[in-house]
Amino acid sequence: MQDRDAIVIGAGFAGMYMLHSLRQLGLSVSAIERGSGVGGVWHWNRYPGARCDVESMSYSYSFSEELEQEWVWPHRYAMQPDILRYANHVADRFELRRDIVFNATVAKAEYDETELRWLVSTDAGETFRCRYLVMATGCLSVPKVPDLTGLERFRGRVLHTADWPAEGHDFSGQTVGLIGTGSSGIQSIPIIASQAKQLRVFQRTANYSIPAWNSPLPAEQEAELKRKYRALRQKARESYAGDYADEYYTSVLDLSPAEREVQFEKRWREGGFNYQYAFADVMVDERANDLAAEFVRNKIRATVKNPRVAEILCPKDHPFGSKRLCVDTDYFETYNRENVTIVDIKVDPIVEITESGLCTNDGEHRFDTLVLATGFDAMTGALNAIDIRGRRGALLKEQWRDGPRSYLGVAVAGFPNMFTITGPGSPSVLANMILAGEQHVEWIASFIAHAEANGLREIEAKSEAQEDWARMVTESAAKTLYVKANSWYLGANVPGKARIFMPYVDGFQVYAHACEEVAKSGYRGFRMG
Ligand code: NA7
Repeated sequence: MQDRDAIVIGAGFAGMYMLHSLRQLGLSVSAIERGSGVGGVWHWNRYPGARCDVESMSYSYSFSEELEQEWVWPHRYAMQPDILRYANHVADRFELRRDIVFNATVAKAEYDETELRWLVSTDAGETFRCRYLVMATGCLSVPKVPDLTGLERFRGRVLHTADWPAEGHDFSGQTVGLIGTGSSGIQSIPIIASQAKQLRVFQRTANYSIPAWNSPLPAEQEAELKRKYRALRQKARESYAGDYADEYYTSVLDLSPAEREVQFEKRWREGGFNYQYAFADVMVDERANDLAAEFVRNKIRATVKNPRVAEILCPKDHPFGSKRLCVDTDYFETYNRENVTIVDIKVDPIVEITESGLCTNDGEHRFDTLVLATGFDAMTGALNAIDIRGRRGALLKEQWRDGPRSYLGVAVAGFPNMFTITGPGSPSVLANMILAGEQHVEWIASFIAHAEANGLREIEAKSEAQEDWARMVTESAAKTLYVKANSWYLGANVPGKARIFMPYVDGFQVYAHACEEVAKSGYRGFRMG
């Protein structure tokens, strides 16, 4: 049994910064990481075309001015290898590795109410005892393998985008089947199509995607951004999405039809999330949303030469942005290639996987390799995968059976001295995840410093505060169009998972302010002793 002041589970971007921050407080800390290296989601998601949807100058740590000035991002939107290189650079620069246990999966974390300690054990039998437990387990870290009849029979290779082999995969000369057209599918399809002999995409839901317009980041632009970095970071902290792009200029419905087209086109040209967050009413008013959606559909129709294929690719069954918006490079253009075909499996469903491909109602499709771009058990998957037991042995997974409940998305009643970074009930996946992680890390570190300075031995969310928070999160989401899709935000992609909107929807800046107020009030809503 190894004793520490704190254990951090996970060494992705949030876990690394948490480890660093707790060490700065003078605590003894270890981070326990399942992977063989740092980087979390960027360690595992090595599929071809994997790239961040938030601009790199924004999707990077802001806590160290030296770090942000010295690091050079080669592209506007960083590719996965560059992000992983950055994560490794941070681990080296702040000498984090000496306190990270790699290749270790936490199986159990149990609170000892007599000793006021968490007992943490890995599946290899290593055990730790600590006063503070921080879950930096990520929102998108448990890949979801679909329940497809016969999957085990397939004789070719099956690859999941979220668990891609480190050595890569050569698609040359291969016929490939790919299931899933969320961000991972949409990013990887153009690259796989350019390598493979034949690619057949099996689409269940057509998705909205905006071009990234990715390009090398010119040195002058980088220098200019770096000169203004403090102001940009501040702007990001005061924004809805935790990004420094301009938001909420206009209400779509206040614009004339001609002006609307100009604005949509401008935002389309800027690319990515600029299109979603530029308009105040897109996510709350169906008429505004329909207009934004139709503009995207018309872009798809203008891009894809075969009108039948274009209609398959046009999303029509959910509001724009209600499923995570995708950001692409040549996605729709890829369907103009001769070696790419699409099957609409809502019309022609998959019946079973066979030894050499799969059967839909209409017939057999044969391929050498099957790519599953089928997403994650999001937000709660990694927490529920651990046997986490709080007071009186209560199991977190059990407590969350009807959906996760937390206070501020950071603490759970009945689980003292435990914190969840970007947990359900916080902005998390609706914000720039690095900034969302930083804000949580800083808030948690301050709270722990407060506990240490005041000799507090237990800090725990009160259940009344938790209930009020959970109700507010659900009610806020219900006022938006986010709840009108079968998305992973709602757990709808995992059969049997409780349907509850998990992220905090009122905006990063509003949320961060609420957290500050709680701290200033002497941690209202927490029981401390
Ligand atoms: P997503 O966004 O959850 O996408 C998964 C895709 O896989 C989506 O198109 C699903 O269709 C499809 N899917 C899932 N299960 C099945 C089955 N059983 N049959 C057919 N199709 C299926 O995951 P991603 O990895 O692309 O992206 C996750 C996040 O990573 C992304 O939002 C960014 O934040 C980065 P559905 O829409 O459920 O009908």
